[in-house]
Amino acid sequence: EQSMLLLADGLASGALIARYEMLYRKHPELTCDVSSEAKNVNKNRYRDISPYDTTRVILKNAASGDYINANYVNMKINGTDITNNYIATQGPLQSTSEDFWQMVLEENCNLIVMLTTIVERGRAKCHKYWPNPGECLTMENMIVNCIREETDAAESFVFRDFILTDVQNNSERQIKHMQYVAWPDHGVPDSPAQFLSFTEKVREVRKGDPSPVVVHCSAGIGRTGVLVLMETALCLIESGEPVYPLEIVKTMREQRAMMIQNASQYRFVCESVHSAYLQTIDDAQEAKLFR
Ligand code: PTR
Ligand code: PTR
Repeated sequence: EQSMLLLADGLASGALIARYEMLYRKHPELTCDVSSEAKNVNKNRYRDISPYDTTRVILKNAASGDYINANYVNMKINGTDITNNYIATQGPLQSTSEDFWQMVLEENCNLIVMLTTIVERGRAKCHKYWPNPGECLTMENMIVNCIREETDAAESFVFRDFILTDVQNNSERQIKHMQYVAWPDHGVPDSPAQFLSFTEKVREVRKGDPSPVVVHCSAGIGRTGVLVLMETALCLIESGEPVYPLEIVKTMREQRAMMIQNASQYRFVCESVHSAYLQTIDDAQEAKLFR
């Protein structure tokens, strides 16, 4: 496969990383004005991470205004009629947790993917915006109940089920929560195989669901970008379409600035894509052998 040869060569020669380093981190013509309005600045976890105005998620019925540090990121899969929709967002602050749930409610989200822990190396990375198993979190417009919490054997993933109740019209919906807890800060996941398996689980859970999957880490750019690129690449591989990771990064950065934070994350995800591709070849060969 042509694109995979390019990928392997590009990784070996360093060309792939060099081209990544040349990309704009933020689209030069897109503004982020709403995020710096006086009433909104405190809703941002990091001063240097802001959502573009064009793709920001606009809250409809939040008491605190229409702003949240979140962008729609829609990834169309070439050669298919699949579009994977995401909302990429920062790890909620205590003061923006209710806005976060309001967004989940209004955007009809059924899945939240979390790629950070609450505290890393003594620093707060995300507010614990959900209740413990068997408990509930009551807000102005919503109630969240946690009805399940399970950790996998390797203690890398935590899966939770929530019931989100819309208090106004007394309707409820189940929300799945998938947390990856083995991603060290400033770094990359422990192993490509484990991260691939997490991404595949995300794909299984979201399959056929047109509503956006909420993805967040701490800033909502680095680890979030890695996951979006990985899932997009898996879909392309599955459809027999070429994968050009740099193009995918560009497409993401047109919708949320700075997606994929550094070259080591980019290298990691390219290596994972390559091993996912080799895996499909092995599977195909195996299928032939055992036919
Ligand atoms: N500018 C940051 C610093 O030096 O602190 C770099 C940084 C990189 C910070 C990654 C945080 C990062 O992600 P995480 O949330 O995984 O720590
Ligand atoms: N100003 C922060 C920093 O560079 O440390 C912003 C930041 C924090 C950027 C975390 C990226 C971060 O990583 P992630 O998006 O994976 O949470």
